[in-house]
Amino acid sequence: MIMRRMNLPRLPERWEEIDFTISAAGSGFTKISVSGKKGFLDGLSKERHPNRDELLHLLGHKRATTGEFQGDRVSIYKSGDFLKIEVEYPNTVCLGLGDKTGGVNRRGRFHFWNMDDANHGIFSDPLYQSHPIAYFISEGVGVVIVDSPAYQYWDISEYGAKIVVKDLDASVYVAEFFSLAEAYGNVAQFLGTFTLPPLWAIGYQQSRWSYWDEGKFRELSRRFQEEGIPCDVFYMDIDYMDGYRCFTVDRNRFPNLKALASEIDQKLVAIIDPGLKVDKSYRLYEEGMRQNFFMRDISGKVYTDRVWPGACHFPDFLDQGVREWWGDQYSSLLDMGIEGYWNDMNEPSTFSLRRTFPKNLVHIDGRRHGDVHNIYGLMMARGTYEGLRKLRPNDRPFVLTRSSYLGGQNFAWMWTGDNKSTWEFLKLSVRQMQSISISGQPLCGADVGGFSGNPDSELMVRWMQLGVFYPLFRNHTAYGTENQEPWEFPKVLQELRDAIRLRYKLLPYIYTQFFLSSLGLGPIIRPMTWIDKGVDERCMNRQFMFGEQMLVAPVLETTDNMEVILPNGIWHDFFTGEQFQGKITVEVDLSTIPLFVKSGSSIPLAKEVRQNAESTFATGIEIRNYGEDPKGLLYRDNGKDLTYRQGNFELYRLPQMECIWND
Ligand code: MIG
Repeated sequence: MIMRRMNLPRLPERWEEIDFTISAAGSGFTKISVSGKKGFLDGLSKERHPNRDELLHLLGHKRATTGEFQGDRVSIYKSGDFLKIEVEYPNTVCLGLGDKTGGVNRRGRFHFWNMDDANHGIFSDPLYQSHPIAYFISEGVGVVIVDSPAYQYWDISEYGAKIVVKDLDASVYVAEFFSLAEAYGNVAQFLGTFTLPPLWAIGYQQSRWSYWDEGKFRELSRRFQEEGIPCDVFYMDIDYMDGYRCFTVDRNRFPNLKALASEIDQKLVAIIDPGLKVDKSYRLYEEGMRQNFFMRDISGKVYTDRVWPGACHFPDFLDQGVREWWGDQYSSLLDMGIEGYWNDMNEPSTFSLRRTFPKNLVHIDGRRHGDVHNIYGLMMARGTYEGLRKLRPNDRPFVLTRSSYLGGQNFAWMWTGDNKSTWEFLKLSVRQMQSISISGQPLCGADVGGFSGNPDSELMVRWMQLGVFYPLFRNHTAYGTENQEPWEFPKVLQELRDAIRLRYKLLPYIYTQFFLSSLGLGPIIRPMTWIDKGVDERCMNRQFMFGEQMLVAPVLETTDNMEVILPNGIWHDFFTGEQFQGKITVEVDLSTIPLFVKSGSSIPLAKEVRQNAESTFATGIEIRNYGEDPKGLLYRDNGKDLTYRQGNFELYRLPQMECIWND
């Protein structure tokens, strides 16, 4: 049923075992290949912090040991144009696979075929992104990555995985490590990490489909100020454009964006979709046609499908020339003061019954779309990222993408698309954030409050209190839903305000975690297995580590008390400092945010909370210590440009504020 609906291929039944070649691939990985051809990851330019090795040494981290690989764990079979990879990794827990639904511990069958399943439920598969990577945890940790942008099918059990790929050129990467932290460090090195985001991207973000005109943004900005709620970002959804033509602005409703951008405390982020309107008087359509930049069908005709603007053609983002052209288009929006960009609909999603491109469309280099489908969205995000780097060579880009693939973090943040305003989706996001993060993409979030539907006050509060700990903290809602800004929930406005202000209070700690994550030291959100192998599965699906030193146990249902299971050692309530250990019961009211700090931690906080991240940071640092012999770190830089890559930042050891890096 699902197979038919999503147009996924039928898998062969008879297989023939075949030989493969192995070679060292770096970061401890062994590459297994049948055809010997280069794969997507071979050609990827990977982001790495330039001072990584020096910093790891300074922070007392041993250089990652090299992974091991036992060749007899892998067998490869062939049938027609399918490969089957059988990997034997007996495991108690399997992590990864990106934005899939299900439990954090991966069991069962999964499909990789990027898809906008706009009305998806909490069991749907596939969704928007493909991260074919898994960690098999037993005594050690075995990592398997299958690099192929074609269709993939994974069946995971306690014995390992059976993987079918519709691609004889797929590369398989395998390595075994001692611990999850070591495995992740090598994965981060292997897939690339991320350019540090601008500080403002870490603040609270307000969105809806759509804020209608400049006046609305002025009103929002004023209201956030009046309510004493900090906010860093406003989103411009599709209606800001002139007839949904990409890179245009409706001048009647947005006559002077530049003035708006300079007046408000917030940054503007605008949406850009892939489809370009078929319209002879539209410059981009005309340029794309003239330069042969669009996807074509097998007969050579430019492919047309309907999206928001009506009939559209679609740039072939796999082509570097197309990406450069696309990247250059951001220039006029940047000049208008729009600093961040949101790439949507790039699975790609279309309004046809199939909902995406036919598999037999032809790319500029001759490849069939079906063979490369899962990288289309990432390549669009890459064009955006590289364009921004070129146009504003000193600035840190902010790009948010809905579709992506392994390594997407090198170019963009991601979010989990069209969720629903239900408790089930609230819970799902806890699992998704962990899985996406461990797959190498720490820059993730889910729409706070839910996209479709209307949350009641209680659900909104719980979602906001969880969103405080999403790396991407964005409240967003669909067209036609009720307003979802904090003051729309007057009964719980104080709780919503407190949650958002907590995010800002925590900013110095959070920003430091982003820095550590950019070194590959761990994602920002981590499954509890990271520090406690014996963790119970139900607990892993509900609680998570937030950086090195914190544990979050969000309230995920209506209750006045809840059970929290703390990992080994002593933990403190973040707010009161009270000590706890093991399994505890927490009394809960609407204002409760169960947040715990590992004993022996020194946590940097903002002295005061102001209207946005920059002004909050500027108030200075307050240090809070928990337990005996507290230790911690504080990272600081200008939050804006790329000079940190030349060492222009400060690093302090807490609690003494001993400066260990200052350039
Ligand atoms: O067909 O731009 O997931 O966040 O508000 C829907 C309108 C298109 C889907 C995105 C959503 C966005 C919406 N988009």
